[in-house]
Amino acid sequence: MNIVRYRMRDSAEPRVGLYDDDGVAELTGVRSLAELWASPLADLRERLTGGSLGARVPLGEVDLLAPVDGTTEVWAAGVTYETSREARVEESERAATVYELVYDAERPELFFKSVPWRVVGPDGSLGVRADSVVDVPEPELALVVNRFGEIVGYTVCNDVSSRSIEGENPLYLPQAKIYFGACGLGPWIRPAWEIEDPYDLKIEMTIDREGRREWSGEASTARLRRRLDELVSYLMRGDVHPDGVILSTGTCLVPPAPFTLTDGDTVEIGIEGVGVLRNTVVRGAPHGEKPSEGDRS
Ligand code: DO4
Ligand code: MG
Repeated sequence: MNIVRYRMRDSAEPRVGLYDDDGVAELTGVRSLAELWASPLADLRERLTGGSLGARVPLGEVDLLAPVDGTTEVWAAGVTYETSREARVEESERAATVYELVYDAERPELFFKSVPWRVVGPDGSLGVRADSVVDVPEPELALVVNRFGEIVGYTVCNDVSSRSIEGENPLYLPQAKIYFGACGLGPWIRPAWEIEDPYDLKIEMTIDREGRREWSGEASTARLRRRLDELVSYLMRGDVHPDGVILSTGTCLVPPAPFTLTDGDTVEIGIEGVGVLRNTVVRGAPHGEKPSEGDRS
């Protein structure tokens, strides 16, 4: 079962539905994903497996949108794989110890990543900052967590980051990671009850440039240093997420320097059993007017 947020090509209204190879069927009576994440896991499962569906529409008549809405925030964990720790120690000579310390610390690194309107959906354009010189995609398994702190689903996150800005000083992390186009999410949400072992999922990333493969790599969630419920418990501790929350669990792949993303690149991230998220890259933010979801989704 793939839970999608989508729009009919002839309408501006976002809808929630179920997607398969034959098309998309609307979940009748569900106005937003956020509404689903306000239910306990057991109720959600009943609602989705027994819920009433609208007529199936062919895939060619819909655009998939980023699977996040309402006031559901996107958060992310950092330095949860050795690969990420090593890449960050290397790029930030003067502050290398903060990454070594957090990798082993009891409290994980968690940071705010995005509000829903800034999130880029399937086939939308990711952004790299015009004032950054080294930028990378970060392929990550993202958890969908309901308001009660239960993991109810999984999706794919691209935690796009400026290595040059973060490498200069870790206190620049928000500038390196939070800007329009820095968060890709999708293409859909797989319910938690359909993923047998989230600690054994292959993660693959390819980056194509001008028709050539520029970089590719693969890893596995088996290398994750922390437990998923441990990350969620720190996120929920002392905080509230009434519309649930998306928690990206950290990167296991970092293209090594001097690699940097370039305008026009295509980034594809596949997570076994979860889905494939494909996006293109645009350098610089669209200034002047508030971009509409259609520009980025
Ligand atoms: O410590 C900075 C962020 C790390 C991160 O985003 C990751 O490990 O995925
Ligand atoms: Mg990351």
